[in-house]
Amino acid sequence: MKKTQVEIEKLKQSSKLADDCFEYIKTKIKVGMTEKDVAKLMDDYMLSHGASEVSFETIVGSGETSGQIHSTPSDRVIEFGDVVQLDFGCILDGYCSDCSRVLFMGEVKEEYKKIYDIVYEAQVKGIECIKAGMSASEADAIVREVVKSYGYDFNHAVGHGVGTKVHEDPVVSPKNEKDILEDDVVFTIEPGIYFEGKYGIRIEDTCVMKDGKVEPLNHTSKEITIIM
Ligand SMILES: [Mn+2]
Repeated sequence: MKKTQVEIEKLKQSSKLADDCFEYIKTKIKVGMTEKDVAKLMDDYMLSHGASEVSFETIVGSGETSGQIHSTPSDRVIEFGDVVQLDFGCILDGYCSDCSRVLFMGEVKEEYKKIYDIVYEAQVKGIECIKAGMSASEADAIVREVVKSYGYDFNHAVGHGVGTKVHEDPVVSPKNEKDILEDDVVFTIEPGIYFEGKYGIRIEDTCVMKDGKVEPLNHTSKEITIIM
């Protein structure tokens, strides 16, 4: 599971391209575009900036589609007031990136803000409190307990390893007591809260364990972002 310093550097570069893609799409996404339009812009950006391929089919979930954990970009037209869930990454120099961010179109409803703040708190808690030497299940619990403390939960692992494949060991899940998060292990932290048929919110960074602490490889903003 441990990566070499050369591999970690490549993962950083791949994550940087994902970050840049998010900055780009913030300037391009508009009410009236379809999910497919947005996914194509993101894919084209990553592919034209050195990526050999996308890490997985880019997720653009808007409105009720964002309530599915893994949606496929559809012809749904993005509307004013929508939550837009983006989950994306690319393969750069053989190494994958994986990042999730949320955009709010025109405004952020109180309910969305409340849920966003919980997911954000859980994700940041993971970065701050997961330490080297913890098991994957302990790491999962640190993040999940924040979400649970507000009366919610989510039906997927808190994270997974990332390398030449976008899903590698360790699975950061409640069941994985065996794998230990040591220095140089690269994994995601990606809590979410989903309301099927309504909306969902997930925030994800790919991270590396370094000097005993979690260091995110994604640096693009996780603050609430309203597209005007
Ligand atoms: Mn992921």
